[in-house]
Amino acid sequence: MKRIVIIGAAGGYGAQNHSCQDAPEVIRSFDFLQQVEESGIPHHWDGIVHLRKKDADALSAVYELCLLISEKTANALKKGDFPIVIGGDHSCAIGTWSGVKSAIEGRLGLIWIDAHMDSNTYDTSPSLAIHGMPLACLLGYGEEKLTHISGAAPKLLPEDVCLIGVRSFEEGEARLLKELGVRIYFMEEIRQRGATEVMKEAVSVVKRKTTGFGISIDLDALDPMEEPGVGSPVPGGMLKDELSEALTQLRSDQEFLALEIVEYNPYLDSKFATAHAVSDLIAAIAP
Ligand SMILES: [Mn+2]
Repeated sequence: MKRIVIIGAAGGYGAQNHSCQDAPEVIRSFDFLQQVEESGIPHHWDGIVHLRKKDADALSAVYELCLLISEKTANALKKGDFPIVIGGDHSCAIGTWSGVKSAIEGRLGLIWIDAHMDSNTYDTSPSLAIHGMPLACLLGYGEEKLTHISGAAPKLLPEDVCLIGVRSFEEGEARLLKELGVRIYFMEEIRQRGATEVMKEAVSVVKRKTTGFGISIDLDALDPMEEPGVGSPVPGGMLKDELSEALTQLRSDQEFLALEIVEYNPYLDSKFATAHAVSDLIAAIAP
């Protein structure tokens, strides 16, 4: 196992409610890497990226933070480390994966685990919140400022991307992904086939024509009955053990380049249940 480098992304401007920006501090203060520690895998925090000016508009704030995060993930990969980004709202994904893409030769695959599609643009989003847009940006759609961070757009090709766990979406983003032919595993399919089998197939899709792949986990993919501490809860998600079990097949996969876990809302959590989920999901991929 490579050395794990944890990067906190204290961003909340991508959502209407900024609560997720406090997540990295809470998670860092929580003894969440105990299981990784016990397994003897080297790891360290590479700080928490904060916004320098607090009065920025959402687009400038997300841009500034994503630029800093992209530099951090790129540096970690160049050193041969395995970066884990802890959000923050999901807009940080634009930085995480732009950085990863800039550090590799060839195509990048990505598995997007989320209750939502996060594939709106300013033209299709009812809320205009940027945490509903990061996947569209990475596919080259939306604000040029965000699509071109750390290199040319697009960062991802549609055939190298899969979504898992979707159960809430808007018409415009669904149309875009359908036109592009992106593979979406809705919750119905996970209920029928099981998370492990779906993950296995998704991994084969994102590895097919790429140099390596990453996973972006929005904690709202999990069921809010079990994990209430998320930015935008939607009933009917996966259970933590179900997703953890599915992720164990990625252990020591040399093409698995980086992980991101986002949308932890410490103010909605109950007895640190969702913070524990962050820890368990990381332990699942780190033997
Ligand atoms: Mn999301």
